[in-house]
This record gives sequence, structure tokens and C-alpha cells, in this order.
Amino acid sequence: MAGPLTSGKVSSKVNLAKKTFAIVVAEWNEEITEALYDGAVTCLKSHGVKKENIIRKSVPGSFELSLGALWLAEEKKVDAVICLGCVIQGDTPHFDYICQAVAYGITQAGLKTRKPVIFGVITTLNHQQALDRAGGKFGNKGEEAALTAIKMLNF
Ligand code: RBF
Repeated sequence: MAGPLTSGKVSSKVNLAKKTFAIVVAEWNEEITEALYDGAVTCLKSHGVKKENIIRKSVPGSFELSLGALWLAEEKKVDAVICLGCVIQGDTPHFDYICQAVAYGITQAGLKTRKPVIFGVITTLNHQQALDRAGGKFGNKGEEAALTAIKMLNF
């Protein structure tokens, strides 16, 4: 079984106590996205990020993550944005449209603002696969997203 791609701790050259992170959380599949959020916050704090320097905002669904991320990334005080969502395949093609749109939109938010905007969106065929990636047997993708933000600030 493959383990999480990135987890645990990294050593940071930049002083993370002085960095501000914004986390955008989609409300759809909130049992999953809240677990991703917990993983992200735990990871940031364990790397020395201050509680008061973690901003949390919610959006209705993953489709709205892009605009939420862009608004936050445009704020001067925000150093990196982490987008958390969970899109589960349904019986309609909505899945593909949402996944494609959110991947493109999150990329654009990063390129436009020249700040790390991290794709922490789980896209799965079913609920169990999502659970497995939100603190289950494949780790926590929220934690991985936070670690990725830290790594990009160290680029
Ligand atoms: N948002 C998610 O974050 N995850 C989903 O699995 C999800 N499934 C959706 C399925 C359908 C049929 C529709 C219409 C929306 C879904 N959304 C989902 C919500 C979407 O991201 C967005 O909030 C709404 O389409 C409003 O723009």
C-alpha cells in the first residue's frame, strides 16, 4: 500500500512564526473537509506557525475555492493559501467539471498573485476513499497540503 506522499516534519529556513497562512475550506462533504482542516492546522502549528497567523474561511463547495483563494492571496498579509475540498464522484458528469474547474482556478490564483496557493482537494470515487485520505490509512491530505505550503515558502 502506498503511504502518504509527504508527511511529518520539514526543516524550514524561513521563520514560520512570521508567516501568515489562509486556509479555505469547502463545506461540501464537511466531515472530510473538517478532518483535512484539522490535519493542516496541526501540521502548521507543529512547524511553529502561530495560531493567530492562521486565517480560516469557508466556501460552499469546492468550485468556490478558487475565488476564495484568490481573494485571500490578494491580501498583503497572507503569505500562502491552502485550499481544502472533497469532490466525490456522482452519477453525473458534474465531478469532472468541478475537478477541472477547481484545479485550473487554484492554479490561476497562485500564478496571478505570485503566492503559493495549494491544491488540497481530494477527488475520489466514493466516501471510503475520501475517509482513507482524511486521516485514514493513506494519511491526511490536509497535512500534506500544509507541508507543501511550507515547502513552497522555502523555495
Ligand atoms: N462540491 C464539492 O465540494 N464536492 C462535491 O462532491 C460536490 N458535488 C456536487 C454535485 C453536484 C451535482 C453539484 C451541482 C454541485 C456539487 N458540488 C460539490 C458543489 C459545487 O462545488 C459548487 O458549490 C456548486 O456547484 C455551486 O457553484
